[in-house]
Amino acid sequence: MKTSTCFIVGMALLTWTYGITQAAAEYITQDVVNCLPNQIPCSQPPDRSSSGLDVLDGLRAYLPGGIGLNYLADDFLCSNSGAITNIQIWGSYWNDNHLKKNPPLFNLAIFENLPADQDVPYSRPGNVLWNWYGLAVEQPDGRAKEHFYDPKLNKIIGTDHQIWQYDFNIPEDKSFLQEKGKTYWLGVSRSADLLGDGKVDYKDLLSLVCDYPWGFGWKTSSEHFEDSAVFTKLPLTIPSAGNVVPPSAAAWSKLQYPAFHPLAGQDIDLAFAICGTKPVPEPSAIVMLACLCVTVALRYGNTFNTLTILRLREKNSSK
Ligand SMILES: [Ca+2]
Ligand SMILES: [Ca+2]
Repeated sequence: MKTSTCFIVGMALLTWTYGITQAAAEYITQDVVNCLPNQIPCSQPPDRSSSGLDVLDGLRAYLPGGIGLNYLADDFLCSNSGAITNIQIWGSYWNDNHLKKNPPLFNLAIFENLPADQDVPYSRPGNVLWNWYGLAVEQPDGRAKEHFYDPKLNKIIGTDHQIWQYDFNIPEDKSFLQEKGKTYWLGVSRSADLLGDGKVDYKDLLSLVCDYPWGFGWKTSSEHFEDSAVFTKLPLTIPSAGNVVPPSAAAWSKLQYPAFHPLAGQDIDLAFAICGTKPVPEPSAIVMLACLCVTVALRYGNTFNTLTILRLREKNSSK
């Protein structure tokens, strides 16, 4: 009786306390995300309006100018601690030129936050804390008439219509453990291994040039958090395995909407969702106190009843 009563009261308070924790964690407006029921999402959904841009992220052949490799990142803060086991991003392809023969291979990374200082007046990624390289689950996610932006040239270079959503499912033993209250940066770059055969070589470059124009763009979000997203240009090594990680001292440039865009000069934020495992709720002080109160009440209540019965028996026997 004592145990079951304490359990019921404790569970009620635990559920109430946990409900508050969960609500507080979902501080960013949610779009459709594929988090599991036991995961807490935080997200910056894609801007599906005509103001949405797709920012070149990965390889592009420049004619003339050779080949460039972009790496983009945006900052985030999820208000729960735990393993990040699912990351989602949204993107489109330059002029919708997405070929089935190109498997969706991506580089992902999470960086520490480097605050603005006297040399660089905006925050940007610092040291690399975690990186991952692998295939995404790809699925179409609606259509929108949007533009494709190349930050290297700082101009809009084309259009696109098809929105793609990419899910990255990360095994828990290889996931990043985020800490509540810390700002991080999520970095993403489409792999240069366009053909997905495990190495970046001349065949990929041939595909890039022959399938020209080819380029992946990370979609912008109308949600804003802290500073603007940033990009850096990385050297392309051939042959290589395809996984690249920006160096800690990489030079990151702010991403802002380009000239002639309705949002020209404003900061760009990018579209993503992060599903973190729910923290295991710890018994709060109030739950412990409630359990203690119930236990004490039952114990003293039983003691009182026992004493009363004994006194009544003594009274009756003396008569
Ligand atoms: Ca290849
Ligand atoms: Ca941001």
